Parts: sequence; C-alpha cells; structure tokens
Amino acid sequence: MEALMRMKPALRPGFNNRFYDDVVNGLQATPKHLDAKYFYDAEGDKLFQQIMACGEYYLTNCEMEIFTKQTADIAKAAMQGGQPLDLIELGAGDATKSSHLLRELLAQKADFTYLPIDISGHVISSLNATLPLSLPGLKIKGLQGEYFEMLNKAAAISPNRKVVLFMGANIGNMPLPDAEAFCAELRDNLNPGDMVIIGFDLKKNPETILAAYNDREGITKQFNLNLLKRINRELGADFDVDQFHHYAMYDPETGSCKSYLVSLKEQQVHIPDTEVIHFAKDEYIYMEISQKYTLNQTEQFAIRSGFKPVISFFDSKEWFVDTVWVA
Ligand code: AVJ
Repeated sequence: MEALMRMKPALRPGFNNRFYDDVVNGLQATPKHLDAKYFYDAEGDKLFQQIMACGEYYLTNCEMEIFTKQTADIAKAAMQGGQPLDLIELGAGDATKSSHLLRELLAQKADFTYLPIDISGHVISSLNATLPLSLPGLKIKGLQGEYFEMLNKAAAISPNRKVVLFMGANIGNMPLPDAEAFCAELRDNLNPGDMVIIGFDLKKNPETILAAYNDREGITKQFNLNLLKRINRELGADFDVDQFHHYAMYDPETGSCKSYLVSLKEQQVHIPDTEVIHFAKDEYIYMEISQKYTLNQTEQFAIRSGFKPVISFFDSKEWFVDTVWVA
C-alpha cells in the first residue's frame, strides 16, 4: 500500500484518475468544493441507505408512497407511447421504488428491458445479481458509469423507445442552471415520443427540509465525512475527519439546501503528488446542494428544456412530485 501510494497516481493499478483530478482541482479552488457524486462508494452507499431509513429524511417515504399507490397510473403513462421500450434509470441505487413499476410492467406483460445506470459499480453488480431473483422474467442490463456516456451506450444497444427514470430528487444535486442544462442535454439525447419521469422535492416548511439534511443521529454528517475518508482510502490523503464540522443550511427564498464541512482549526492535508492543501480555521468545503422546487418551476423547466409536461404524481402531503415529460 505504502509503495503503491508513492507511485505517480496515473501509474497505480486500478487508479481512478477522474476522481483524483476532480478532488485535487476542487480542493485547490477558492472556495474549496467536492463533487457530491463521489459520496457513493461502498461505505457511502451504506450510509445513504441509513439516511433513507432515518425519520427526518422524508423524501424516500414520499416517493415510495407515489410508486406504491399510483403504480398502475405511472405504468400507464410510461406505456402510452408504445412498446417495446427501454426503461432506463439514472442513478438507480437499490431500485426499491422503481421495482414497483417494474413488477407492474411485468404483470401487464409489457415488452421492456430495464437498464439501470449508476456511478457505483457496487450498485450495478448487486442489481444485476438480485433483481432477476425478486422479479422473475425481468430483462435487465445494468450500466456502470456517467449518465450521458451510458445513455449513449443504451441508445447504441437498441433502437427501442426510451423512458428515462430520474428519481429520488437526484436532479436536486445540481444548481438550477446546471439542472436546466442537464434536462436540455437529456432532451438532445432522446427522440420524439421518448419520455422522462423525474422526481423533484418540493418547497415546504423550511424546518422540515433542514432537518432532513441535519438529522439528530448525525448520519448525514457521517455521509459527508465519508467523502474525506474515501479520499484518504483511495488517494492516500491524511484528512483528520474529527477536525471538520458538518454545516447544513436551507434558504427558503432560493429553495437551495446546501451542506458544508467547516475546518475546526488551521490545518494541512497531504495528498500524494500534489501541493499541500491548507485550511484556515473556519474555512469550508462546499459539499452538496439539494435544490427544492415549486411545481410551477418544474413545468417551466420542462418547457425550457424542450419537453412537454404530461402528468404529475404527488404523495398525500404534496411534498414530492414525480412528473412525466415527453420529448
Ligand atoms: C440522493 C441527491 C437525492 O440530495 O436529498 C441525502 C442525497 N444528501 N442527504 C438528496 C443526500 C444528504 C440526496 N439525493
């Protein structure tokens, strides 16, 4: 391990260059930032499961309610444009929510293939292994990688009509202009008649939102600190994670919920093959945004990025929406 860490990063076997470059660039920038997509290594996947199970994190329960109580209507909307279809899921995670839709489509004998896409190789291999057991007859082809690279790969595999699931308020991890650019790019990658089903977390009581990102048990804090630990594990850095404070804030005006790790003291962090990273006391690393929307905003969004809004599904509290757009 020691000897490996002394090697030039690019020469180390199995070394993730993109992760290294993004981390080093982010920590050398002012202000410092890291990319939330890197939260999800095996440890991060586990912590995110715990977040989803914790009392304050309402998002999962809301979307689960939508996918269990309105499954037939969602399936109907998805099949509207005809079959066979490729059901592509961006950031599939453990597919707990989408599996309700898959089961419904199988029950209706729909002609479809499920193509989950995730940045986590761990997630994809476990979906490929377990889903066909719980959903007999399911045609599944998991793709590990970045969304658009894998979307292009999916398009190259088959000419079928596409329905793209982008659930869990994953789109919230992008600042508004980036989210809009993302939707426009998604539209460019699809054909007329293709659909997307996107989950947005809606604006609500600010305390409810803040609590979801600042749970009492400190799981979200561990989730954030795990990225520093991952940098230690994979890049050989020496973050002392006890010297960082997790700070979450929600701004009801803009709808953005952000999290930061704040340095508790002046300190230095070493990453092999880069200049020392200096932290002033109280200097922060911007970790993540979880953007909240109004329904009106989501509709504007659809139109500006070249989609037509078709139908929206809400939970009973109307805290969350899964909305269907057609290209
Ligand atoms: C997986 C991006 C939807 O922003 O709510 C949960 C990630 N971060 N708690 C979110 C997350 C902190 C989550 N998404």
